[in-house]
Amino acid sequence: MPDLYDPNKKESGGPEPALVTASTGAGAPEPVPIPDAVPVSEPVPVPSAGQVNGNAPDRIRIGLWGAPRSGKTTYLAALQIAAMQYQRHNAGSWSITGMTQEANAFLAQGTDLLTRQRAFPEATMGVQGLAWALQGPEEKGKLGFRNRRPNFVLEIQDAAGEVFRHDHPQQAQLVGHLARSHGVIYLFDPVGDAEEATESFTYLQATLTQLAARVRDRGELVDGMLPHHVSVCIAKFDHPDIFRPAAEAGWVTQDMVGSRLPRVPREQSENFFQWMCNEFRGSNARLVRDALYSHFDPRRISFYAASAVGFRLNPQQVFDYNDYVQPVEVGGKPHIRTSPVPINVLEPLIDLESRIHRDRGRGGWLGGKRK
Ligand SMILES: Nc1nc2c(ncn2[C@@H]2O[C@H](COP(=O)(O)OP(=O)(O)O)[C@@H](O)[C@H]2O)c(=O)[nH]1
Ligand SMILES: [Mg+2]
Repeated sequence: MPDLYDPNKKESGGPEPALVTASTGAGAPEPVPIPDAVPVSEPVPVPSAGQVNGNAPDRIRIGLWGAPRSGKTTYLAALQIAAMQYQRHNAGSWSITGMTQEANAFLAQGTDLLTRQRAFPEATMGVQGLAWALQGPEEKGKLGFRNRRPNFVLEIQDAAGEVFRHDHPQQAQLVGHLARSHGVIYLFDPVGDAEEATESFTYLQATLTQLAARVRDRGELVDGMLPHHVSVCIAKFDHPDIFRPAAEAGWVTQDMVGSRLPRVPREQSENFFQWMCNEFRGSNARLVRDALYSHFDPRRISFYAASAVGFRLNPQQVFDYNDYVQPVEVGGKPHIRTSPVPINVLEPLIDLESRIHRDRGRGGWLGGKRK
């Protein structure tokens, strides 16, 4: 399987600078500039090319990863909704636009599906590669650094979970994309039943082994670890099988204003994941945890309790512990009851970008050969 097109790779055979060679009679020919190559007037830029500070947006590749039915496609379908709602709780707003018509159509269809049709996406077939441009609000520069406006292109591969299995024909393509990715979003689905959970680990293990081999062959392991930044999303946090035990065990706090949304505080997310592995979901979740910690640098992993569709809210748009379950069965299919308020859908992405950006600034491994 050939490697995917890498937009950052320098192509050979590109246009040469405006130089011609002339023979000086003896020795090697000296390059001399074309006499009239000096521009007569200043070049005129495209009036609204949409560039920030004259720099093209960073091309950041993020891999999306998770067992079959862990919620990958729903997560992507909720991205536009999450971006639109970002300004509710934060200063400024994020905009997302597709780099292709297909990517734009995916966002529009995803938003329509979740908010108007109130249904979940159909199962993904094979591997679908999509790219979007994301632009965020200006961030104040810290400690003498300039202000910056996050502006990056996100390339995601949304693959059917089966593709992550070692014998799947498209696995090489997917592992290739993960190997070239700077960051990974891993959706951990605690709801899957015991049998699926076993599979979930099998998929993870098979992909990690191949990924580590691929990255090692490129000479890019760092202290024997994969160099990626990872956001682990504990998916379907709204599901009563996760939310109720989490609330009862005291992991959940609740805003007392606005929609009074419950959440796991950021600084507790890793402990929450550990608790789920140790106390709640049993040995398989522990295997997933060990596999993640042994392949990636633990300092590069962060955790989020996430939900693509959020909680059902009452008519006043307020959370009610007596009636919060969002999907209900209608005609044999899950139906979303109230317009989704995604939880930790955009945040894991924004954080990944900011961590990768920071690494590049430091001239770390991302600042070097993998840029
Ligand atoms: N409760 C809840 N269920 C979800 C959520 N996201 C996905 N699901 C369920 O999980 C199923 C599989 O999701 P999908 O996005 O197709 O998973 P994929 O195979 O990883 O792409 C959906 O049909 C929903 O039933 C969520 O945020 N909350
Ligand atoms: Mg899918």
